[in-house]
Amino acid sequence: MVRPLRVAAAQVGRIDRGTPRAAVISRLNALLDQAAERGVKLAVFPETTFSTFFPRYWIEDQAEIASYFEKEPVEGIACCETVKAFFDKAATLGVDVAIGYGEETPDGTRFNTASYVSDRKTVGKYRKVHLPGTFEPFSKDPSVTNQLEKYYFKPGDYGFKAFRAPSLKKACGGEKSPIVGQLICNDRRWAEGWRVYGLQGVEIMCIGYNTTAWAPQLWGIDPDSMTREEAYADAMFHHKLVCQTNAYTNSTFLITSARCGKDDGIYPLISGSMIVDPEGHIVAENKTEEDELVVADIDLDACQQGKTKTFAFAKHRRVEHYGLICERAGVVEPEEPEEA
Ligand code: CDT
Repeated sequence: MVRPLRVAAAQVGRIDRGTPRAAVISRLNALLDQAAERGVKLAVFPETTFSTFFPRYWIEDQAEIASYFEKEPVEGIACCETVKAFFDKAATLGVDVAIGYGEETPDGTRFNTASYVSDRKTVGKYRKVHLPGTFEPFSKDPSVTNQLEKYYFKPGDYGFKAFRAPSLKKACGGEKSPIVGQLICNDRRWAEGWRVYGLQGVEIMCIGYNTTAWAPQLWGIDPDSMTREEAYADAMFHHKLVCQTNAYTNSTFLITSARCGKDDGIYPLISGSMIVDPEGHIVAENKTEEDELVVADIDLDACQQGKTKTFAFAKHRRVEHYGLICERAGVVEPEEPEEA
């Protein structure tokens, strides 16, 4: 291996609406311990890791909503005392972490955020751009899974900024620090963000997610058209399809980590935590639906195959034809020709 690195997807299983933050942190700390014991240098955790996936609920109690957000100093890391213990432990163990959480800024704006933190310092921060779902609940009936991210969060305002992780430079041969990018859940379905990272030479993409395994109202399908097992398999298929495709077309490793299990015993989330190589192959994946560390030894030099040949962007891209991508959000179909 030319630029070796041991990395992990830290999958997190069932978390209920009432699960105390301290109980979650102690599980995350156990995953950090395992990571350190196994010599992992970077562990990627899921989206909104510190709580259940609260955007599935229509919540009227403002105090409960506020409890799902970390209030941060402008340049700092998530800082409630319970959560701080997690970052302290990661620093003590020498493990870099990329982790998702609800962020509330000093002016009260709320984002769905992921931070790459090394030795208690934020090295890179990303705010989710593609917020799925609706502003209004599908239903206020708690048996229905809502997707209210548009209601609880503002769309991310940082764009897709790749960054170097100098803390990993020594571990991967000492020549160059890895180039890292972050996306969150639904973002992984959109080629646009991936390509912006690809154009910055990304070598490691970190993506946490909460993907519901049963939400026909969200997907627009007839609930009687498939069983729950078929729906789970379909959600997993699409997850792997976009992850493997976009890692391949941008010649990057991907570490992707699920919040999974059946929250509250009612709401199923898919697993599918994995590490994908720059040729699109899965090199390690989860075996359970619970807390689990998925570990792989990767060689960052493997990104060069795609970056210098099939996807050598500077040689092959034809930007003169891509204008519509930035000019237009929605579809405008060509006009029907008049019949002769
Ligand atoms: N959390 C999140 O972003 N979930 C979305 C649901 C979209 S359903 C097509 C996801 O992409 O998994």
